[in-house]
Amino acid sequence: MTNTINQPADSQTSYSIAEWKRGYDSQPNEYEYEITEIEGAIPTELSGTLFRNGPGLLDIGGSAIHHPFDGDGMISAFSFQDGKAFYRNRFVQTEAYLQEQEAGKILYRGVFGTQKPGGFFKNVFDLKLKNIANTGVIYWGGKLLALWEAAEPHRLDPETLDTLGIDYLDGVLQPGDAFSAHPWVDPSCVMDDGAPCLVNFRVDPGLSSKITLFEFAPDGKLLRRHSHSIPGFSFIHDFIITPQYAIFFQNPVNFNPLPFLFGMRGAGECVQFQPEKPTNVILIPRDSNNREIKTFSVESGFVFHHANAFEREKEICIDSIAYQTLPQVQPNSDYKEVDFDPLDPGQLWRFTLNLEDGRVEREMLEGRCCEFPTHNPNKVGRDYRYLYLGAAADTQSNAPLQAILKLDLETNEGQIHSFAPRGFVSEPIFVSKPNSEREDSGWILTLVYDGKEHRSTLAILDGENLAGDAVALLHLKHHIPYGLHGSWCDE
Ligand code: 3ON
Ligand code: FE
Repeated sequence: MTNTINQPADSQTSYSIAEWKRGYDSQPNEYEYEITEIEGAIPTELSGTLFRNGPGLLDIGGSAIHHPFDGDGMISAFSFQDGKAFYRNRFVQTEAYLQEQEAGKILYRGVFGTQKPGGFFKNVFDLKLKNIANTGVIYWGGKLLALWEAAEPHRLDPETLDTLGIDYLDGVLQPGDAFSAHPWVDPSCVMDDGAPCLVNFRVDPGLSSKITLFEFAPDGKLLRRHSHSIPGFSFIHDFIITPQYAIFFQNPVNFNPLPFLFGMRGAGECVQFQPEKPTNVILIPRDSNNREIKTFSVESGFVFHHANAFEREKEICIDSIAYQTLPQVQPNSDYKEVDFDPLDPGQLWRFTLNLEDGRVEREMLEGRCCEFPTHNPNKVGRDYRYLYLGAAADTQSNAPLQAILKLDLETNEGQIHSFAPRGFVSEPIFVSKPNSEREDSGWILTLVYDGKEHRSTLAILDGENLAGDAVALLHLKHHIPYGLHGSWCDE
């Protein structure tokens, strides 16, 4: 498989760190145009919109932010109709974004270490949170919502991407309530006669942590909400569901808030990984009438993202990306100067919980550095065969994601579509082909930063024949900084 992005560079290494870094240049501009520079052809049956979220600004008024997770959320929308594609991007007009753009300087501390200019006295005891709306985006119940796990969602107009304001989900949330950036759609909920529902959570961390689970009907109405208290501090970015359970990995971390309170570090930099401690896997029944939480203990490292989970007779299987260790974000470091080699890669593991004897077995399914797992949305919470991930171009090292990997979990075969050495991929999104039964019959959409051209390209790959030529490459006129999560909307 070749494409115009993966043409060999002059160097022998799989990528150039200088090219990789430029993918973190800010993109302050907002665009609207039909994409016309296309290789291949957009399938005419591909109809709907891909929404993506991620940090759009990596500096404010020329001052670099400390970590990409502190960057202001920018939404991109790719709308497909009749073989044509229209692109639009807008910043989420959060209160803090508007204030900082007006002031031309950093006014808020960030969770991941961004400090206000002016040193200690400007930062000490300033605990205001900047809701940056930069992590996820989902269309549900007639609303387009930009999500950030430590605060409320923002609602946007799905056509224009204008920000309509903070959204309390028709009174389900109170001012200040968090709402995770990782909702799942259960394609067929057993409690709702097989109707789909949206499941999400929020965590209120503390000496003990409260997890609140929410389930919403397709019209946006709240179906179920219940809260549970678990011992200890938790930093839980993602979760996973099965028909019966919502499953949380309570990573082995502790939290020392003092450097945060004293203005020395962001709250996220005070989370310390405790490699000697186990992870607690917490099963909360989705049915609010059943309050029996089950907890399992397993050695897992640190988990941000889950791929999927499913129930077997007496077992639950959970597939997740785990890191052996989680390096702490350091106050005086520059994320662009990262040395990838000594860091532990994310790897795909399967955890099998035995519901009868409480034991957990774990098995590595993929050792190659990978992140952002995705699959056919009809398989959420169900036994499944195909998984797609962003992955390093070669099998050995920790490295930026430059390829999309397809794993066949039945045969253990893999297929790879690489954009190395010049391309850097983002999260793949699976879009089912209409009227098809095969699990892998779909398109894989991924945004690729092209280091040669300093622009981004939306790649449409064939889910069945991933390693074959791309179905289409849609070249944008500019770059989009490396993003976080997106979703597909059929409308
Ligand atoms: O005490 C709590 C500690 C804490 C860390 C308080 C808290 C709730 C405010 C908090 C905040 C957490 C937040 C805001 C987390 C945000 C996470 C985020 C924006 C992104 C996470 C991304 C994870 C991964 C694995 C990204 C991978 C990226 C690549 C492979 C490169 O493109
Ligand atoms: Fe995430």
